[in-house]
Amino acid sequence: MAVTIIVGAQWGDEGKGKVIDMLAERADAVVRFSGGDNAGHTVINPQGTFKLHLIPSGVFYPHCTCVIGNGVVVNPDIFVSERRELNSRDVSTDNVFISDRAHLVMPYHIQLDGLEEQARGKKSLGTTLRGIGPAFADKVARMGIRAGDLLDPDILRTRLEYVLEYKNQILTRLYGEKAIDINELYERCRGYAEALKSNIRETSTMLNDMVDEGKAVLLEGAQGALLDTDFGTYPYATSSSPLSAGGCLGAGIGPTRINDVLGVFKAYCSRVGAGPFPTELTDSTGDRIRELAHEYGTTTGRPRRIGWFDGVAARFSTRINGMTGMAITRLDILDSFDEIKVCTAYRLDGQTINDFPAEPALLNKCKPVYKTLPGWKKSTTGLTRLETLPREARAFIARLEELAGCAACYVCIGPVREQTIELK
Ligand code: 2SA
Ligand code: MG
Repeated sequence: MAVTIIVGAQWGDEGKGKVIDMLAERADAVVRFSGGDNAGHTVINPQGTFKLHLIPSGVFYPHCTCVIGNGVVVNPDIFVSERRELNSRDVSTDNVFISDRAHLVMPYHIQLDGLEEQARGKKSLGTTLRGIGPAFADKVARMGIRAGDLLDPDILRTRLEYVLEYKNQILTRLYGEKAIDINELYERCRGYAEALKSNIRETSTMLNDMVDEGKAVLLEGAQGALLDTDFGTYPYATSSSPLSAGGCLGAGIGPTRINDVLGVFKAYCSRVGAGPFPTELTDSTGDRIRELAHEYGTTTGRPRRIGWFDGVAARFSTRINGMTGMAITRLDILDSFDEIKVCTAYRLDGQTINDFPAEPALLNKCKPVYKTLPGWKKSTTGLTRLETLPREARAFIARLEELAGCAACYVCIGPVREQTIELK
């Protein structure tokens, strides 16, 4: 396995949590590298069902070192409550580390996420309201507070004074809100320091040492390629890079040290929040998939928008991630369908196109060209080998591989670890 990056290949919620939980058994470290607690990774294992937002999905294996990398923005309150919840269910978090370079989501980031969404009115992006965008904006504007800043009271105080001078102008002048009291925030951050000090450390050296020693490291992506700030459906995107390249940057491991990039695709598509979605199903078929698969946001509970598998988007995603393999999840959700559609191209202004347009207005105009495949109309949930899958299901998988331009390594036919067929 060496160093493997696992990325969401669509708009998030592809089932990365399950795939990572499965692969973490053989990993020495699992590293979150992007996003923040906007992510919702569901892991179902013998200890129960867990919804993780910040802590890497490898936490259930005592042998696994878990790292929240420098590319993640960390809300200390969420981290503490997630750690408490895991500990109360007998899951140890002794091996969980936070990069000292990771930026913190501060209370004013959450406040600003709400105010900005409100200000956008009808054009709101449908963010998770977790303060993620404002925290990454501050990071790039060199106005962030980093986990490492918590460890030195003087540095912390100086940073907070510098940042609040500006933030308070925005809050009071632009939004007519109350100014933040520096002493109150400082005390709150001192509390964070106390709670997090044993977890915060330099992590890229630790990870590179592990790679030098030949240890297996998994980089756990959050959200999905089509939400990437550069290559996603901007501005309907998230504020960090869910791509494999984001993995190198967000963990501090160079690209020449990466051995594999596994893209996780759902057998259909889903999206939560606003933005273009060419294969969206706004009819009863979409409702049927949503209910069968319980497609509701793990973090916000919002109903997810549903659509057929989009081959144009899939090929785009495979290429920008440099995928070496794909995992196809939730095949079982399609078990009862008479017919299943896959999008093979788009029609745009009278032309057939195979490339994913950058401009959301164009993407909104794209009409999917569908190939209709026969359903298999049999339960696949108990199957363990590719050969035992119905012929139609195998043909469906082969079609997805062909469209994405990538070989399938895993097919998931249910939520638990064992419900996975390993292909190669
Ligand atoms: P944000 O909060 O600034 O990152 O929102 C910007 C866009 O990114 C989308 N986004 C997501 N899409 C799918 N799943 C995500 N995680 C949660 C989950 C979401 C939830 O696992 O279900 O609970 O609603 C996630 N996080 C961010 C978001 O919808 C915006 O379109
Ligand atoms: Mg999710």
